Amino acid sequence: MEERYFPGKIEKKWQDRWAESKVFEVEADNTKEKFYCLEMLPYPSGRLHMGHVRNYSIGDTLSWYKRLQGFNVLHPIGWDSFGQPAEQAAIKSGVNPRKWTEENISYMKSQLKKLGTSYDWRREVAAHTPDYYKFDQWFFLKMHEQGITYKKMTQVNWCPICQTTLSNEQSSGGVCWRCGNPVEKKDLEQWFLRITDYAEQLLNDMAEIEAGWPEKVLTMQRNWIGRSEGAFVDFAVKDSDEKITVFTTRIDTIFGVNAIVLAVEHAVIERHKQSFDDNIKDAIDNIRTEKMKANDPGVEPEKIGIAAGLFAINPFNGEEIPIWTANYVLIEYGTGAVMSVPSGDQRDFEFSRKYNLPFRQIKLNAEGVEVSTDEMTEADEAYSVTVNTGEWSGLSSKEASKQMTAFAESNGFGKGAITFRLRDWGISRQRFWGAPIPIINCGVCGAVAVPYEDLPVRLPDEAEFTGTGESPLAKNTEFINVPCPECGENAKRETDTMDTFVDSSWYYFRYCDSKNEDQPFETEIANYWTPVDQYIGGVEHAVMHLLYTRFWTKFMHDIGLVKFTEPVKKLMTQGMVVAETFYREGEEDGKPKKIYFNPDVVEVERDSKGKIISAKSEEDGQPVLIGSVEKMSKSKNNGVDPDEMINRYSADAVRMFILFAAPVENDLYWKQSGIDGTERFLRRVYAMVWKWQETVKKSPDDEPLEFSNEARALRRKTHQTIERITRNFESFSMNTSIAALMELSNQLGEFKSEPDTASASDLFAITEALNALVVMLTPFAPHISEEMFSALTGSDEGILKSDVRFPKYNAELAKADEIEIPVQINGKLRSRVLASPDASQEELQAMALADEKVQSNINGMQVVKVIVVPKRLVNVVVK
Ligand code: ANZ
Ligand code: ZN
Repeated sequence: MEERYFPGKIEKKWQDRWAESKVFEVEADNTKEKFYCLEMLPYPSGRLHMGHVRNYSIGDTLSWYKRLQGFNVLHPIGWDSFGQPAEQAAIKSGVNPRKWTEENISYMKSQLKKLGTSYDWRREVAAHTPDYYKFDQWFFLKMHEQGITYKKMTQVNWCPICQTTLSNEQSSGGVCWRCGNPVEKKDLEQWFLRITDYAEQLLNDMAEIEAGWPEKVLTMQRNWIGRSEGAFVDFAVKDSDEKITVFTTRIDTIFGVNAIVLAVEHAVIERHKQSFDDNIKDAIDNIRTEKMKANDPGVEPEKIGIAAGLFAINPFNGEEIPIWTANYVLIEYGTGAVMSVPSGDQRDFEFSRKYNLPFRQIKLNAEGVEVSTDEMTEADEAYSVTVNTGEWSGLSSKEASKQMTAFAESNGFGKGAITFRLRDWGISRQRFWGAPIPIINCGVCGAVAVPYEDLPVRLPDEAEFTGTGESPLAKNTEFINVPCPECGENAKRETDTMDTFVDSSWYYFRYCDSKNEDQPFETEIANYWTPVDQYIGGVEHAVMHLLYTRFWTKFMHDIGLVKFTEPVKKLMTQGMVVAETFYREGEEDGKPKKIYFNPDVVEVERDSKGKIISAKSEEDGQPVLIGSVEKMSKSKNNGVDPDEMINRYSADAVRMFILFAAPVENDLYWKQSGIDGTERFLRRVYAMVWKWQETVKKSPDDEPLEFSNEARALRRKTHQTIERITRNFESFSMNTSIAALMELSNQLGEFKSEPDTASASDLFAITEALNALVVMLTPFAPHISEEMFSALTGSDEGILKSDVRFPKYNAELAKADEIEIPVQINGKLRSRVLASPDASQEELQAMALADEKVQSNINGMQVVKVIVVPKRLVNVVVK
């Protein structure tokens, strides 16, 4: 150890040493308890951003902690390297997507290495390499055999800007998830995976992971799957032999139906379109275009519709009702047709009011009153008691539903049903930079699976990027033209590639056995490492990636690849790293007067969640306004560059600061001066170790019989810190752990003894504290900790090779110091309680009132007031 702390030198030294000694390389070993710590794999966009650094710092810290606890820790990384940006770069600037991707990977890998993250690099995988996507294709074939895949002509979501099809998830709210532009519809033949076969199981199995996943993620998945119990009911179309089947969750309201409303895409509309008047045709076209327009998620667009001039018959009462088509009925849900019940459904209510469609009351309100429909200002969606519903009047809504469903079933015009909002997963993409779908289309045999032994279906090295929307593979005759594997006739390869969410559905299983050439992984090895014990990533993956990977695992279970059905035991969704912009009050040339771009220049007061309450300029102390808070990003040029931070401070300081600055689940507001403080802390600890190293090395292990007060206090602090941090790791409170380490180091720093004169008891306490501090600091700042550990022990092997364990606390020693607090009743001393010197007013009051002597003295009198003077006195006033 050198006297001066040179982070650059130390960090390089330990990174090299870790690599040489292979400390992070692990193997499955049934004699050892495993821990699988996983961070969401990055897309190789070019450079790491602070969001990455946060993600990997959290995971790396946890991995170190688990290693120090003796676990066999799997901590791998890889690249989600297929996908849009590489292809966009190819379209825009003609670079080869493979070259672009691989250069990015190599740069980002060097960044990760500079950060000192403890990965087992031998297990690295990249989705765009043939030895990886070979198994995307392998899985496709397995699913094909099991009937999970199918091809169908569909209207797909199409982003005209990105020139690609999008899944429902990717076009949520009618906008493209990548570029935010409106999504259009287009007819294309597409491959689908039957994720809906697993809908029920995806819901039910949530019970298994409930304890380890954030509630908000589970709720989002539940809503996404959207299970509804209800019934299908057939309405005959008047003067025709057609019928319209609706899906309803409230068959009990069927006597209140005032219209049948169809999605514009509904088959009945399509069939009758030719005979419609021009004004109806125009209106339908208008609804169509309105539907395609962007609508903000969560905002309901204005309801528009048109009567089709057709009529339907209500099978329960024979009533003739008009058939309409409107934008608020979705073709993708239920049957694409609804029975409109304005008194019971708010959407139908708004629609009927707008178009003056009359309707009747079919339920009592919550008070048991039959409200006239004229008086209604909104629909009453509650379950209550039916009225005006023929022989089913006077029943509870639920009972009516039951009986009416049975009636419909026995008369052959309806059926109880469960529907799901979840749609099958469309995986076809008209793109080059993805895994080719292993299918050969033969004029004779149809869609033929590529034989397993012919995998991988390799992507050609070059392609023509036209940006027209057709897969660039479609232009590559060498790729396309192949003999049919079944009949040998000339046939053509499928030119679509797979959605990149296929790659990320199973990548962490591949880490377990990343070099396997015959299968995605060996079951025995995967059954040792997986399920993942802790997964860490962004909440934006709550429904797509995290639902797909649960589905994938269930499929893998069904074909015997793994023995469980839930892949991730615990999930942590970290907050974003955000940039803040500040303005002065007032405007200049129509623009905000002055912008402070980096909280550096302001003094900010925040609430507990990190939201700004007030801010002042550091220049002149004047208040400034918070302008915007946005995700740090390279394109917005509002970010802090990890490289620059590492060079200026150190990897240890960057990692530690990013964990210290906010609780891991919260958004993190970057504040430059914060990292200065973290760096100073590391220097202080380093200096302390420098000062004490020789003495500590010689310090005897035997525990002295007596301790000075100061030594006892230090030992207490040491054990309390161990206890706190151990507990914090269970709850992911990394920021408070760092605060605890800072407190311990402060107390050490204030210790009065000097190395050459320290008494045996002082020396023992200091040795214990320093050793514990260094080991506990390791997960957060591994490089400097290794350096200090080797100074304190004289061993150069490294912490892990020395089999050091995370310290254990002694509960007796950790016990808080207690002081006696007198308790008075109406000013007279009646008792004393023992409390910690830090006890709060509330705690002291509660302790005093719970005291036996105090209680017997109060003896039924009324407590008027309790006066608490912390550390000194409690006075209970009674009358
Ligand atoms: C009549 C009715 C009366 C309804 C009532 C509700 C309340 P969830 O619960 O989300 O599954 N619906 C059915 N298919 C639809 C579609 N393709 N587009 C828009 N809305 C559709 O919703 C089920 C209800 O949503 C169904 O029950 C139907 O309206 C409507 F007092 O039928 B209901
Ligand atoms: Zn054939």
